Amino acid sequence: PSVRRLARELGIEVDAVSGSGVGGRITAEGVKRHARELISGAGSVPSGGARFGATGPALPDFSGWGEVERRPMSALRRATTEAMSRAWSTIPHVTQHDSADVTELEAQRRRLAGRVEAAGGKLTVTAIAIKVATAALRAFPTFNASVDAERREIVFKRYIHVGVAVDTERGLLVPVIRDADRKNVREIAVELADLADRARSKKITPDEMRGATFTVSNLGGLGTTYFSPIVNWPEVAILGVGRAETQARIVDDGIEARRILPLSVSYDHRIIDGADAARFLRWIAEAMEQPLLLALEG
Ligand code: CAO
Repeated sequence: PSVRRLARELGIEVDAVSGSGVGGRITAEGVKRHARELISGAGSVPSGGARFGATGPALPDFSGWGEVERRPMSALRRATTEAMSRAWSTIPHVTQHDSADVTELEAQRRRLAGRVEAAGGKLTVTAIAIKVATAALRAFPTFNASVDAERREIVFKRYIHVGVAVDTERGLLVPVIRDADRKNVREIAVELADLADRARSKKITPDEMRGATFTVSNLGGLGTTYFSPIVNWPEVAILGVGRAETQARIVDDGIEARRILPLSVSYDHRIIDGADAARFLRWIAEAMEQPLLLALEG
């Protein structure tokens, strides 16, 4: 019971802790170790990285204005506050927006959906956006890099691991699709379904949330349009995808109903210039507008 209580206080699911005691029993030390791993794993914070002060100025006494209630943050919420504060105060952020006419892509997505479902995945905008992003990252390697400010170097990674923002009951988790550039859309869709499922059922491991080189965040399922995602440090860019909507557009002097996908990219302005970000995002938009382009140039 005392170990269960400790787990509850730390916001840890006791079933997720591996039993390291006699006969595979879960110990207090095991719970604490799991909490530490979760904190260093969430938000792709590298293990062994220095903790980042996420406190701010002292709060006023709210009770002077009305009743308040205080609740402890869960381990995940604490990790998220640290990761966000670190990213926001380390990276000079800029966000740019663009949109893609995905009318053709949507028609193909519907036609081919069954093939992916048969393999256990769902052919969604997220899976396609991940694939397109990997091709864009190959064309624009700076977006797949990190900044070593101390040594004044840019670290280019020769691998492409894409983190995917997953909205769970506990909060935001970012599982990673490794070597996403070497996987086809179907493989990505199947892996994404599995990772998102396990993130939501608390079965994801900290290791599966580390090592991303770029992140995709699709809020489109929730109905939002353009937004300004925070770069997942030590990455240097993140793609935000909004909800595709049918809009009236002028095509060849006539008005047509077209499916328009809002796209946003936030980036680290220390190593990425605005013009490069505009080219990068346009590249992604064009690849989504003309799916064959990926096979042609991706
Ligand atoms: N435009 C239009 N429709 C979209 C869409 C988009 N951009 N993205 C998803 N949808 C639709 C899907 O087609 C699906 O519709 P149907 O049920 O009719 O098929 C529905 O919305 C739900 O999609 P989904 O969530 O099941 O699947 P997904 O692969 O698109 O997304 C995941 C997976 C894990 C990215 C998503 O569930 C999620 O958690 N998103 C939130 C991410 C988040 O919190 N980001 C903010 C982090 S801070 O930057």
